[in-house]
Amino acid sequence: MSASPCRTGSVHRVTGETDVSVSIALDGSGQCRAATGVPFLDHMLHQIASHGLVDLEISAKGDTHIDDHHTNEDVGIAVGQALAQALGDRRGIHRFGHFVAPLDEALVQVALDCSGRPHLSYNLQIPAQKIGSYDTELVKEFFVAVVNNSGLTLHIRQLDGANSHHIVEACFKAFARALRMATEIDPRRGGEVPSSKGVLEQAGA
Ligand SMILES: [Mn+2]
Repeated sequence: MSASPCRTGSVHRVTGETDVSVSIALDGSGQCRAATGVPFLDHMLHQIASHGLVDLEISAKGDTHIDDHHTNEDVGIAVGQALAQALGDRRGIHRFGHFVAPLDEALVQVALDCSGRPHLSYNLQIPAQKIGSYDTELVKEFFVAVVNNSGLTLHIRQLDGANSHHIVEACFKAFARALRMATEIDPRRGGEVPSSKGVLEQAGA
């Protein structure tokens, strides 16, 4: 799959539990419209757009009368699929990205590789069970869904932090900046695939 010239991806995914639409433009300016029915998740999606300088348009109608689990996971799946579409065969990108984001006392490190191989290492220790109405265990579920559907290798390390909102928001900010670094075009790469094997295939694609 080649990347579209404008490096965009668009997914509409409907299940018995949710109806999710995601559009992403990697070479954006940080525009974001997020209406998932899960306010804290919307706040985090804005971090990805704003600090990743990607444009995101995300809407979801889910069974949030049960809880936020299905909507959170399905938004993650659709974001991952849209990201994979936008990256295509991953030609010309930097491929690797990393960032350490402070937010007051919280400090979170993210390292990622657009390798095509899904992997998540995650060690956030979030003291509160909920932020607003959002279950904090859903943070990990969101990133599991993203990596499995985008072929990202993603390592998330909490280096410090006490406040749950700060820890999670620092995580999303670090993810955004690392993603920006990894997915931006490397002018020295000359449009080639950044792999000594010449191929970065998304596993399962
Ligand atoms: Mn915040």
